[in-house]
Amino acid sequence: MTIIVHHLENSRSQRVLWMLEELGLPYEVKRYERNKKTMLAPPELRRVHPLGKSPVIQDTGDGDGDGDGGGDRVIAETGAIVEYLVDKADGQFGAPPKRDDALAYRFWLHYAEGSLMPPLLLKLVLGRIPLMGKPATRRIQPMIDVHLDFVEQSLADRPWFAGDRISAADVMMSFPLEAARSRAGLDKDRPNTIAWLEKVHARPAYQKALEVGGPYAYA
Ligand SMILES: N[C@@H](CCC(=O)N[C@@H](CS)C(=O)NCC(=O)O)C(=O)O
Repeated sequence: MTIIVHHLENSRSQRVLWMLEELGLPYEVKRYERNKKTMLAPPELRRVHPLGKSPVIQDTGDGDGDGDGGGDRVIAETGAIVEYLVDKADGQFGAPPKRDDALAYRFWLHYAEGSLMPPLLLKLVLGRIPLMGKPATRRIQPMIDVHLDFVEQSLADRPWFAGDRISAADVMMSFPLEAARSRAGLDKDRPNTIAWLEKVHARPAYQKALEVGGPYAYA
């Protein structure tokens, strides 16, 4: 009974390794390299899940005694995976008890992939198109700046995204903010966000996940 993380180098799935380290759940990593030209995931990942993306986890026999036979479960989509892991760890890193903090938790959990990642990805993809790509990215940057200012303000009055305690919302927000620092102008002019990132990177569980995951260009 273990969790297998299908982990693509330099990718969002680094968050899942970090989360598992924080929760102390046993897991194994199956590493995949990107295609050097296209940067896409290798076709083997499609054999694990039809979308062929990472992260994907396989829970080989859940042993939760719910009578479902404890068979393999394959779960894709980072947000769904971290919520699954929170459940599995009896609520650790889950929603805080106070109503407003719980709402913030839910908000950031969805915001990371639903709102913040799309313009960051657009900038990355456009930037790779010869000639027209670079000028097009200049139109995306103001959209990203609105998000980064919003994040910066939100971290002015709380140490973690959902209040006083670190949670899965922080885990979800780590990848987009790392990506923003590497390619979308997040720097010391947004000190709350940079301090938050440094706090994340200093955590022993985060460091352990880096050792386990292999190449990761964003930490
Ligand atoms: N919203 C999805 C996005 C998954 C995704 O696009 N993963 C990227 C890694 S950062 C990937 O697998 N890219 C390789 C490819 O598309 O072939 C999630 O958070 O799991």
